Amino acid sequence: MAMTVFVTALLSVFMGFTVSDSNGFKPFDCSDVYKSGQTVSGIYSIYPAGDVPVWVYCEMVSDGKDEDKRGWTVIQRRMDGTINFYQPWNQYKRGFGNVEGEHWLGLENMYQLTRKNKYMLRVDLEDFTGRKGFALYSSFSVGPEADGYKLHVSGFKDGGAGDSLSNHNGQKFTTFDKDQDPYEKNCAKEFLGAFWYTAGCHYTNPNGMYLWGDDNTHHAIGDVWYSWKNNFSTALKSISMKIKRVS
Ligand SMILES: [Ca+2]
Repeated sequence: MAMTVFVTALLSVFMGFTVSDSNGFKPFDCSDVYKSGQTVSGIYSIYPAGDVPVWVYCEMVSDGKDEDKRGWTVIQRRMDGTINFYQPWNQYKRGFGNVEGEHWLGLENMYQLTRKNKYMLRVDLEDFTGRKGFALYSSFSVGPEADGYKLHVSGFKDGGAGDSLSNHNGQKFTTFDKDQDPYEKNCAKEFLGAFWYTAGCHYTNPNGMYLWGDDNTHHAIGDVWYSWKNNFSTALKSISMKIKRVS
């Protein structure tokens, strides 16, 4: 197991691309990586906060025809259940997982990315029958840690999955060891995830348990998106959240 982790870590470094050159060009996000001429999706280093590189997955293709829609910075991804997302505050703050697979970019990185420029958010969803949907939000940002890494999201456009995120707008981030949600108990503990939970906890739980499809053994603990399936028991095969700078 330790060897697997080691090899995976080596691979992610080996497979990554560093765009910064001798002129000192340091891409701020995947929009910059794309504009620098990189058109292949993959792992790149970006510099959202000074000289410290952050390895991210850049998605360079989209189903849109507009080339300007390329260059998405992936901030969250579930796809195969290999990573445990029931993690404490410090992990959600710093980020965890494998950038080439399941991972969370980290709240501090999200804050640094979105504090100065305007970003849109796209959430891609796939169920276990292969059906796909998405949701677009024209505005997305995460506030500073001092304010609980509050979520700011608005401007929903439907991609067939409906809107399960707008209701989370304005909420602070909660993990099992840091309750910042307005619910009487800790929503992360109740629904085995970590998120910008609401007074009623959630309409979507993208960092919840990976459940391999329909499972209502425990109510709403899976990585569900309520408005797509009209239930809290259809856990999804894949969920990914990605942001792109709006010029
Ligand atoms: Ca609470």
